[in-house]
Amino acid sequence: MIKKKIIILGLANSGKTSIALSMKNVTDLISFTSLQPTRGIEISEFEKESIEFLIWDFGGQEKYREQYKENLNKYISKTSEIIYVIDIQDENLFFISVVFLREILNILKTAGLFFELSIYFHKFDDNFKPDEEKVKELLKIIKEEIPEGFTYKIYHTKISALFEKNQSFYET
Ligand SMILES: Nc1nc2c(ncn2[C@@H]2O[C@H](COP(=O)(O)OP(=O)(O)OP(=O)(O)O)[C@@H](O)[C@H]2O)c(=O)[nH]1
Ligand SMILES: [Mg+2]
Repeated sequence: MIKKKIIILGLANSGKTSIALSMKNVTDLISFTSLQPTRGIEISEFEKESIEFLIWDFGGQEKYREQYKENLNKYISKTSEIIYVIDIQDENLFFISVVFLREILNILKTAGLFFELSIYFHKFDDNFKPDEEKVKELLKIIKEEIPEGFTYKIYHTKISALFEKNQSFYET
């Protein structure tokens, strides 16, 4: 069976564990509403379309982030995808978040490890009206801070998409 290890990084409260749950097709609301900050790295496994997924969810509190940087080369082994999550509703943390991303990528670059990143602008809820200037600024600092050699794609994501799907299921 094909194995795919995905690591999810970002600041605390950005929505990583919620995203991990939705990847696992968890749909009961309780799982989403009872989330606690992730302590350290939470590893989970599931199978989808004959692929064995391994999700490494890196709790984003500051006390853990330092430790990840020290051991990153070990954690990154056999990774096929890196997802970096930014809470698009928390403008005050944009810069800190991009700095953390840059630090991670610089460590990888030093080790000669290059990835294509998926950057999620998460909590992009339907009723959320982004400050266009702030988003432009975020895109600019991402471009400036990401070390050369890495490519990235940006996605607008939200957890409610999952429940909307269920909604239409009941409507039809
Ligand atoms: N509005 C909104 N809130 C969300 C969304 N996704 C997650 N949240 C909320 O954001 C909060 C943090 O979610 P988590 O998934 O626990 O965040 P995390 O990145 O895993 O946090 P740490 O484990 O501390 O690093 C929770 O209250 C979630 O319900 C979203 O798409 N929109
Ligand atoms: Mg978490």
